[in-house]
Amino acid sequence: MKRDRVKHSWAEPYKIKMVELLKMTTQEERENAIKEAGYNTFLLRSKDVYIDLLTDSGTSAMSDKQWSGMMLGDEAYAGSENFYHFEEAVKEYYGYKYVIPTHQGRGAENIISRMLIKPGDIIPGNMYFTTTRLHQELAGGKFADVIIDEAHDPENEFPFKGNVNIQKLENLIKNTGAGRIPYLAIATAVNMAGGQPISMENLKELRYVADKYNIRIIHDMTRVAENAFFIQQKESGYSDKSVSEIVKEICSLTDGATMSAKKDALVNIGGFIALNDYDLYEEARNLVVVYEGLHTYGGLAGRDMEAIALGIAESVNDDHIRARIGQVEFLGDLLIHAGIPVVKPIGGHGVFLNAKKFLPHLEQTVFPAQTLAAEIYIDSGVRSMERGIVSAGRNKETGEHNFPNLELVRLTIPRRVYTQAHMEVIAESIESVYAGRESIKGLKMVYEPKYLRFFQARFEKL
Ligand code: PM9
Repeated sequence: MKRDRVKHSWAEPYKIKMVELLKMTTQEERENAIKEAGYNTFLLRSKDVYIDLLTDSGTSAMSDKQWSGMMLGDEAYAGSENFYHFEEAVKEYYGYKYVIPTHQGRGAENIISRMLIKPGDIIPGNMYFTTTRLHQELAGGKFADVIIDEAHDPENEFPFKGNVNIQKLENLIKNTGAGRIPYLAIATAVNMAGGQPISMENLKELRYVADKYNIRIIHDMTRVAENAFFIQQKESGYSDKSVSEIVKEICSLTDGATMSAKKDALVNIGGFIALNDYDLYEEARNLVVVYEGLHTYGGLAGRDMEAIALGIAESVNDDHIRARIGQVEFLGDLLIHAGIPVVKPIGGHGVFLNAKKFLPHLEQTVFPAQTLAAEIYIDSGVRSMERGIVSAGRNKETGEHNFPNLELVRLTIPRRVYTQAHMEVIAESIESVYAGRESIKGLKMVYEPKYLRFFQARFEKL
């Protein structure tokens, strides 16, 4: 059989119509900029950044169709046409019955947490996410990690490191009592584990357990299409299914969802809550008026909802997702071949450097991942993000740092933004920092905000 060359390649299924010029800086300028930013890449000005791998959130390039959709914004306060397009897209591609827009993912998390969590409740999930856990805690709940142990080991190459340890979950339910568990918080493409997928088999087992104990599953579907691609590539029985079909099957195993449309759905702003239960929907629709806006705009402009509707359809296209994940894997492979310690397997939305192994001479208390992100920026102007002890925050009860096993720097790849040559420059820069790693010293934290400290904390060089 002749190999289909086009289908085999991860080459981008689009061409470039407009470009944004980047500024090249000198090392001296970058040293000054990161010092002024308190060695926190979140506090850099984007004009001082060459290749921006801080996040894949809201940083995607929209298509010409999405931009033209923006021109059809119906900016009515209530009942905007764009809301109905957006609602149709969510129903068609994800299959949930009811949807309420929110300004972004955490807006949806706030409402779900307020609505479902009572003080003292436990919320089991497949690894914490920063904003999700904070909203659970603010509502009086406590997150319990029931992800498989492999997820906490950067070297373990198990293909579905987003899976839940079903035994751990059942033990927790029995010890806590199902009545104290408002829902299972299940993410697809688990961010903090390195963008690692959950398998369909595990999701089916979760559905079985949830039904047995009469507990809901709330799906963090921020990167569901990326997860679906891994299922198509790696799980038996799915190679002939489209990403779109797999996405719908994943959603069908859950009762509701929170979404940050800024990732998978290829837009710069937006999110939503999706639910199958009418009574819950009614309550959420009422709460959204308090925190986000009327239930037909939820903090978004009409044009934003139109862009989401079109972005959802583009995001589940097989060619799109193969190129998106192909590019991330390309960078991952360059780094692996250069002997750089990274989280394996390479995940969906970025390559995660293992800072504990990159800088083994630094204790976790001097913030190795924070330090490494600053050093990479100084080397080349590539902006990355800490995903380690700073992101993990403090234990709510003891006030001590949480010490996560994973001390990572995330090189997050925005969708449809950078080229293969950019990936090569990034890899060269990481290699150069790796070559000089022994002379790198850690940081001390000199300012620590109360909530989500990684966004605004400031550091000084030791
Ligand atoms: N994720 C990210 O860069 C942006 C902010 S945190 C640095 O990875 C999941 C799985 C996310 C996520 C955001 C949110 C919150 C919820 N769940 O940022 O509020 O990755 O739209 O979404 C970020 P919003």
